Amino acid sequence: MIPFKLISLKNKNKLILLYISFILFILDIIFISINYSLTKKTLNTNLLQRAQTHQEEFNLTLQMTYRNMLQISTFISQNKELNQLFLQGKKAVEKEGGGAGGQQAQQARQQLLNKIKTSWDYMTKEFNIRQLHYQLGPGSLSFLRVHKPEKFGDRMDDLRHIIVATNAEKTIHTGFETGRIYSGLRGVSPVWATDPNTDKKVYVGALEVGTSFKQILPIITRLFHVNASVLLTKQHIENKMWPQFIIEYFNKNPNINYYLEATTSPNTKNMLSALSIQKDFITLQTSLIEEDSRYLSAYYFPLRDYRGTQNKALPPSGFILMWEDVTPLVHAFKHNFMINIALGIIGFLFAQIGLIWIFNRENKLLDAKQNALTDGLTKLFNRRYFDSTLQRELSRAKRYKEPLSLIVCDIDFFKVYNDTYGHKAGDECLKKIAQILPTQIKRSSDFVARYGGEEFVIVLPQTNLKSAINLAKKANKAIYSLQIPHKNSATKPVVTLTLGVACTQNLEEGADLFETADKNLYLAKNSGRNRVEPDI
Ligand code: GH3
Ligand code: MG
Ligand code: MG
Repeated sequence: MIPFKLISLKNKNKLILLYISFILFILDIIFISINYSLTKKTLNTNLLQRAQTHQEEFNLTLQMTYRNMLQISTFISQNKELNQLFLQGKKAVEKEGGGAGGQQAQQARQQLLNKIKTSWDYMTKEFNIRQLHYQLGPGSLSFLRVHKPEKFGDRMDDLRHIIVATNAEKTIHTGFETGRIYSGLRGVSPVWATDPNTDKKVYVGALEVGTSFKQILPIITRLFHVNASVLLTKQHIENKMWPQFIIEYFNKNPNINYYLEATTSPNTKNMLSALSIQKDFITLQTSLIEEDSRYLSAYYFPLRDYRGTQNKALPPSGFILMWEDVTPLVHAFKHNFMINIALGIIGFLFAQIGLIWIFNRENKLLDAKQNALTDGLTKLFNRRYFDSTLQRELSRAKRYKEPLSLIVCDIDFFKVYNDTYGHKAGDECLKKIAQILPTQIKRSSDFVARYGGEEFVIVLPQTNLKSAINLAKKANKAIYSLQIPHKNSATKPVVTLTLGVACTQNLEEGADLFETADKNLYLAKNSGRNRVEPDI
């Protein structure tokens, strides 16, 4: 019998190694994926933070612009001399039939222009201001465009909501509004003057100072190193800009749905086609675009004009699109991930090598143990194992008052067999018998060992004499059934086995189990061989 306990231990070790390797592999994959998602999350958080910062920078620039416009309009609206001329103009327009007014209105307009023109020219040259516009209420009736003096007397109540509100409420207002040609970022102040006839302070109209997105976007790009575009929806510009202008624009740019009000980069159209911008997004969006081994991070958020900020139910006027090159950031992320994978693989390989080394050592120990306890030819337990195990079993049987039986088997005329068929054939015969004997035992506590030469022992714990004799007879028959030719045997022309049996329960006072079985074997040999002794 093969010492199956040791073999199964080796198999068990292999299985454990496989399990541990599998668990390590899974842990490694989990480690890599957690690391990946954490690094990716960090990158995304980083990009989102940049987006928020740029949005804040834009809003700050916009607020500062409104404030600048308002400061100028407030400052000018405090000039009594200018206000008197504006009041004269207002009175003249009223007298001369409204609209552009007549001769007197034109005189007041010209005087007002003359007074302010030099300062205005200087301001526009030095700063990003585009409009200075005196407008009469109620609503918005143009009195004097200092930036375009030849055009006056027109009414735009439905476009200049900031002016209308200023004239109605007589307080300051800011915001942006889309006009016929471009969108104006406005600061509007009320203008008051003392009527010389009544000596009373009267309301004259609104003074608007305005600039455009074209003027402020370059500041954002220069200060914050980010490209920026202002895009307005078709819906927003319809009924505001010149209809012909809108048609021409979208004919020229058939692939985009937005009107490009201002930009600091010629690549806005490419960005728009690379992004899939949802129609009604309401919060800040970010998107990473790969373009010729470069990475661009795009940010966009809705833009509301003056009316849109007053009435949140209105749709946004469009959106601000900003983008910047984040290639170094993405490369750092990829680099981190590669290192993470490399570490994962190296870690796994090291763990694996360590495990295999440990298990190999364990298996070698098991091999050595197995070699020390088994017989090389038959692979059965050897004499050493038998001796030690029998001692253990004897003590156990004694302790638990259980029977323990022993069968000693000896091949008949084996010397003759060797002489007849040769030593090699003898070895083969021993192996065959060694294969059959273990098939006769049934319990896991039973075992067969090669005692030496052509002698085998069968140890049967918890087995009485009768059962042991039965098993011995069965074994005797089984060997006979092999029908291994043994022509010179004096018993049969085949290989036969003689067996001596003993049981601890049937021992004579002070007798030894092995000696008794051996004595019975001797008796069986002497009484004809190929039999079992005792035979009851
Ligand atoms: P008996 O029936 O009385 O047992 O006679 P026997 O010839 O079997 O007994 P004996 O003790 O005289 O001879 C045993 C023989 O078994 C002697 C030896 O050559 C042979 N033998 C012992 N070990 C081996 C072995 O490993 N291989 C081979 N081929 N023969 C062995
Ligand atoms: Mg012998
Ligand atoms: Mg023999």
